[in-house]
Amino acid sequence: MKINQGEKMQNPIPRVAAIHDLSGFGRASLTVIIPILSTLEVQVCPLPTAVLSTHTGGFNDYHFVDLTEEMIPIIDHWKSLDITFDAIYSGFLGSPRQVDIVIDFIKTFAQPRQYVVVDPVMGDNGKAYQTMGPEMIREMRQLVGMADIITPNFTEAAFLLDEPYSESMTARQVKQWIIRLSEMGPGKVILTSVPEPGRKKVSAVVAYDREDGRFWKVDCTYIPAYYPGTGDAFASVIVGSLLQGDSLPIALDRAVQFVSMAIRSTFGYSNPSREGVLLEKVLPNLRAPVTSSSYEMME
Ligand code: PXL
Repeated sequence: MKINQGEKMQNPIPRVAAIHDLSGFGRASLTVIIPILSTLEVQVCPLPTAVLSTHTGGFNDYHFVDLTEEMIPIIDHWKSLDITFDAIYSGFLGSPRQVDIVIDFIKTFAQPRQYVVVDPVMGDNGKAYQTMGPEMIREMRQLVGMADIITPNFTEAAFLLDEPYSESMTARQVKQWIIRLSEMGPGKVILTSVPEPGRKKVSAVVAYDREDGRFWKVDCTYIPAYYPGTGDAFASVIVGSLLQGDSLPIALDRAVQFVSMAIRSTFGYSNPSREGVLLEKVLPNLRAPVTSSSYEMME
């Protein structure tokens, strides 16, 4: 069937280009993203940015293969096939130079009613990941400028805004950070791991939609363990949920509930935290209807 220009065929299953690394061991990036999105009935087309033996959180002598040079021929083949994507979702990049490649990708595959989601993966808990330097932070600001939705954690937000990481910010200051992030380009900003001053056992996820100026917040009970890959799980549920037609606060709720459940299910075992959450145990929960919601509007 010939399609007129500007008129795209709807994919029967929403299709996502997932621009992330493949870490063989440790449950992060594509090994988390693919099962989550598949369970949410979304087709994932991985465009790998790097191949690693493990992720870099808690492992040291990992083998790292930078795929910068391989991305362009892969993209060229996709172009020749006239593939369309309902979402473009990027995360961990293998080199700062990949930012230009991803920006070109977004321009090439742009289409109406498409989500461009950038998870500016750079660090956590106030520190940059081992492979991330100042050049990546500078370049990532460019990529954020192309996104409709970004999902930084609090550390990545500080990097993007060139602000010191501080765990004692007021709600007003958090909102100001989010508005500044939105002014960099994205209409929707979802900020995770937001510290709640005076509430030691709670962090929050805060989302903002520039279109209506509303802020949404979901509290997350703190568990004294850190599992790599939970940011990837969170952003993947957001992508899948929005592609299913959920509103921003419902997507937020589903992502927080899923990641909280994954962490709780894992914490009961004494598995090494660097191996990530026991995703395989909780994946079927993604198919369950949303029964309770805990989001609130932030005044
Ligand atoms: O989950 C983020 C992530 C993705 N990819 C790699 C990582 C990390 C976090 O440590 O090391 C390779």
